Amino acid sequence: MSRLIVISNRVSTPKPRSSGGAQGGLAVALAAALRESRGLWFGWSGETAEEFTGQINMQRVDGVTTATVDLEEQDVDEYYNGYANRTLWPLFHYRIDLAEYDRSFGSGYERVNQRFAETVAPLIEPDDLVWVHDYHLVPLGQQLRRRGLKNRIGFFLHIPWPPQRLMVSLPFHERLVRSMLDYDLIGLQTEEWLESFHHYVTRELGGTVEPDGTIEIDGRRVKTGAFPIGIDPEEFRAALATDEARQAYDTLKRSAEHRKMIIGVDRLDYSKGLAERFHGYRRFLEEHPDWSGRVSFLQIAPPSRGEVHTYAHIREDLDQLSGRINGAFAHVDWVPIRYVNQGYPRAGLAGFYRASDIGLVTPLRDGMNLVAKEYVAAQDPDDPGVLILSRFAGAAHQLGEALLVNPYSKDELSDAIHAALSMERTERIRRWEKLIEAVNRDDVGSWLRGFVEVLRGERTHAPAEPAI
Ligand code: ADQ
Repeated sequence: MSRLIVISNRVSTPKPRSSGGAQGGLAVALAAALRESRGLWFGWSGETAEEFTGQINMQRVDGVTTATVDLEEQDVDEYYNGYANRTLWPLFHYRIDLAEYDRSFGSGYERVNQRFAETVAPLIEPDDLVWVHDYHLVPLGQQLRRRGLKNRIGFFLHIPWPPQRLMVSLPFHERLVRSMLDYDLIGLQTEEWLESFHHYVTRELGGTVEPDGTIEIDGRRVKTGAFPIGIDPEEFRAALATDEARQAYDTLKRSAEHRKMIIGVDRLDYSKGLAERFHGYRRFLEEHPDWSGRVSFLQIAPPSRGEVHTYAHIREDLDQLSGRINGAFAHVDWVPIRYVNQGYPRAGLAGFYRASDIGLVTPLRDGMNLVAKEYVAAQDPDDPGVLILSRFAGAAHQLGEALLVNPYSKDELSDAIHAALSMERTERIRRWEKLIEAVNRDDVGSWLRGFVEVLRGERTHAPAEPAI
């Protein structure tokens, strides 16, 4: 079996299983594949050094080898905080109003991709399968080819692919996309993003797309496919059985005092639609005063990307919005919104999900969204909660039995909250059974195997996405 080499911006260092370290399904699944193939995981250490030396820090934890490098501060500013998070992230989430195009970002991005390539290339052996992840490293495959690598190299994008009309707003967009043609396989989360990618390639680059998704362009052939990522439902259910989850469950239930609970769990990011969600909840409180004092909304949103100024603004906006809603609707013994800016261990989250009657997952745009799947996995089969899900999350392609909403519409959000709170148990069970079936089917293992099998050439194309 060939070794798997995973390359991503950051490496999720495996926590020794003996320490009971809780990790996301993605990190666990990748670690398992790496362990099995005796591969390695390469990326940025998260640390900065005065000068880039390319010195690799190798570690082996629980049978998984990780290799990390430090970057210079300028690299982090231009590549990570700059091109990746201020240019590509907003653009790929359809927010060209927020995308910043600074020449130094582009050159920093290329430089770090070159540095990654020159550092990791000597670690790669001829039979290795190389799997590059996400928008930080789009041109890495090309950089590796320039260093003579003949291996099979695949790329998976965790975020959406924007429509061609938006993509062309990126200076040198053609150069970025052409750099992807050095991959053997390009994976997107859903058919929708894949179609946008195909559209760009045909319209802007003059390529053709075969029925199995293979792109042909200038005599080169690149396979493409939709590979919806999932969670590890078993691992999530196991987390639910821990003391930590039970405590979290009890704490939330006690604090809810027979009220219905609504939960939102997101990184603090404009793509997650938090302000719109708060407005929708406000509309619900205005339209349904009979629910006053009988429902409580807990939004957990740990800050992310604090170095990028747009993110600091969101935080201020949400502080104000939640304050205003509580100011307008609270009683002495009830606050309508509890807004918490911190992260929680996975087991704690699992307990919170289980204790909540509604999971409110309403991103404005999201490659997939794993919180929606985690919420479903955490429910009690005999008395499940209701998932309210944005139509614009990749997850809506698999979770069509959720209450699907337009996250920009306060009215739709308000109506969906009302419908969910009033939904009969039999209807909740009927919907949940369909949802859990999809969560179990498209789990992280099938995502990983699906991608690797196509990359290895054992299968010619991604399995068809089931219609909703
Ligand atoms: P993210 O944008 O980070 O991921 P998501 O898929 O929802 O979004 O994953 C977030 C993960 O972080 C979940 O596992 C969740 O439990 C955890 N998390 C969120 N808030 C937390 C909190 N307060 N405390 C602890 N944990 C928290 C990107 C893309 C997504 C895509 C994933 C995977 O933007 O669309 O689904 O990658 O491909």
